[in-house]
Parts: sequence; C-alpha cells; structure tokens
Amino acid sequence: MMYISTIISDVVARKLFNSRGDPTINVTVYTESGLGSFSAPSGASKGRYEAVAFPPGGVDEAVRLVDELIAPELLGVDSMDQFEVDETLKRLDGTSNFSKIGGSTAIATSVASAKAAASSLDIPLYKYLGGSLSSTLPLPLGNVIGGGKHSASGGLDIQEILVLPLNAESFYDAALANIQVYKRILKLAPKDTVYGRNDEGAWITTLDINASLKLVKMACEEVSDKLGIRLGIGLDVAASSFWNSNSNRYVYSRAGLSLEPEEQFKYMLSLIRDFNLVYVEDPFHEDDFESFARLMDEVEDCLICGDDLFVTNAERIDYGASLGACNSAIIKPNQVGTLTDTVLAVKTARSHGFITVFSHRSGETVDPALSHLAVALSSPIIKCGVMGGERIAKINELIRIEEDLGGGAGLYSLEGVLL
Ligand code: 2PG
Ligand code: MG
Repeated sequence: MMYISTIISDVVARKLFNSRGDPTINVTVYTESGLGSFSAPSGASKGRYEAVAFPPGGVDEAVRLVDELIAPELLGVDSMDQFEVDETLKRLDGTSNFSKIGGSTAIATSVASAKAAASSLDIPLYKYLGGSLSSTLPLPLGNVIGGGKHSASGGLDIQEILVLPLNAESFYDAALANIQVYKRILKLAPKDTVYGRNDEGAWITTLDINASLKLVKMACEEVSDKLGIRLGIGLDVAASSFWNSNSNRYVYSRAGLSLEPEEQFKYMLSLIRDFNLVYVEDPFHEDDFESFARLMDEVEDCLICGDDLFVTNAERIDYGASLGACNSAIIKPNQVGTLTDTVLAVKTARSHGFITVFSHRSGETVDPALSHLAVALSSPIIKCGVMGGERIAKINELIRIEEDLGGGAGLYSLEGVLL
C-alpha cells in the first residue's frame, strides 16, 4: 500500500509578475505526497465591492503575512478540508473584505491548497473538486475587440466585444471558431483601423462601437458559414469604469459622449436589438440593480450578466435575483478570496437559474486552474480571452481536459437557452 498524506507540511509565498508586468503573489502549499501552486490574477476594472487585492504594504507585505501569520496556522491542517483552510484565512484576516491579508493572498492560498490535495491524491483538479459529475465543458466566451481600462492607448470606451459559439461538437471546435473570428477581424478591418492588442490580447481599433460591432458581425458570419457553428456577439460594457457619480453621467471620453442614466438605458437596448446581442455584462454601474432589472424586462434571448454588480458575492447575487436584475453571473474567485465562497456564489447563482460565467482577469498568469474550476463547478460558459499565452493556457487546458474525459466529454449548448 502506498502511503498518501494530504496534511499541509509547508506553505511558501513569493512575489512574481502577472501578464501586465505587475507584481503578484504566488503561494505553494506542500504535503508529504504532493504540492499545489497558484498565483493570484488581478483586475484593472475592479468592482468597488470586490475583496481588497493586497494589504496596505502591497505584495511584499502579503508574502510576509504568509510566512509569519498564515503558514504557521495552516501547518497540520488537512488540505482536503477546504472549509477549514478557508475559515482559517478569514479568521486571520478578520475583516469582511480581506483588507488585512489581501484577497490575492487568500485566493492564492485557497486554490494552492486544493491543488495540493489533488496532487497528493494524484488526480486532476477538476476531478478532485467536481467528482465524476464533472464531464461537461464550458463554451468559450472570447474578447476580440477591446477598450476601456484594458487599452491604455485608446480604442473603445466599452471594455470588450466578445464572441460566443452557441453550438459546437467539441470544445476544440468552439475555441477554433473564436480564434478564426479574431483573425478574420484583422483581415476585414478597413486599412490602419486596427493598431494593437490590449491587456487581454483583444484588438484595439480606431473604429467606433457601431463600426466595430459590424466588423465583428461580418467576421462571425463568415466563420459560421465555414465551420457550421453559430456565433453570437456580446459586450462587457464595464459601465462602472466610466460612470461619473458626481455628474450622474456615463462619460464616454474617447467617443466624446456623455449620457444620463436613461440615455444609457436606451443606448444599451438599441445595441442589443441592432446587433442581436446574446450577452451583455455590466451595462450599468455597480449600484444600479434597478436598470439591470428593467433591461431584463425588455429583452429576450440575451444573457444579462453581473460582474462588478455581483463581485462573486452570494448575498449580492441573492439581492439581484430578488429584483430580477440578471439571468447570468460572472464568477471570479479572486473577487471573493476563497474557493469556499466561490462555490457558494456558484450555487446561489444556479439556485436562481442564472447561467454562470467563470472569468479570467485582465492581469493573469499562465496558470490554468480557472479551466478546472469551470469544469468542476459545471459552468456553461468560461470567459478567458482568445489570444495571448496566458489566455491560450486556459483554452489549451480545456482541450486537455476534454481529451482526458474521452468519450464521456460533453459541451454545453446554449441552443434552447438563447436560440
Ligand atoms: C472583466 C475583467 C475580465 P478586469 O471586467 O470582466 O475581462 O476585467 O479583470 O480588468 O476586471
Ligand atoms: Mg466584466
């Protein structure tokens, strides 16, 4: 009999860089039989109600806190006891938003511990967390044209134009469809209107939002014809990032537009109708649950998704659902700081019939744990970009998981939900 131990024997933290070249924390959890390592991703368009990313002293203080405070308390804890690990992190922090130890410190430790347990048992993370029920792959929602806070050099005020394959035979085929749309956009774009890539690898363009959406639509139609996969178009408006609470206006500074809330409402509705959008994330600022609910009353066949609105927080999801504010929720583990609370957010979202969308952050690493979490928690959609090493790392991991599942692998379809 081989001896297996899942008891935590060491916890080590270090400072590394993320894909934006900013420092982040990496935590490695050891047992006698294995190890797990995770680096916290980070957002540029953060929600006001997210966990605070780092303690006041930044990444250096976070590393010191792991060494001096967290590691001694986790030694001897069973890495399989995720609740105990996460409760320890919350107890040591003692605040409601991880402002003492940092949400990045917490999520890096929480996920590293789960990975250590999976590695000790020698099973993939998605199987360890999800068991044998985890056999359905999410559809990839990919960012093809970007702006907002992810595009420092300019571009659209709206943060992301996304594409979503609605039906495909396999995850590989769905990911291929997104990649082909991405490539086709460059070919179809009028000369010199696409001039770079942003933090998430999406194209930056001088075109306005309408011309950009027309371009994406054309690219989607051509790829649909070629591959036989239906593609829908989506937006992450990230409206909080250009909402001015002093003037009560949405300020599209690059387009030279300033809209009152009612004008923003009509604008969002017209974009949804004109381009048959299937997905709209954060069309209004993070405190305006009411406008989300009004939009839900007006549209059909479109996912209205809360990101900054919900911040992966079960209570905010419950509240939003009670108002009929959305039918979809972004799930970003680092917004809430622990795996336990991530699972709670997923269960809460699902209890209201919401479609969950596991999501990367604009500052990422090549770590593919997000892909495992999306499969383990049966998420119908994953938003992890289309291009760039740290985005492709998640896509390639899903292709590996699909292969690992063999004939038992399924792929979500939004036919019947959106079509
Ligand atoms: C978002 C994310 C990812 P950030 O708003 O959905 O695309 O951006 O990580 O900058 O918050
Ligand atoms: Mg968002």
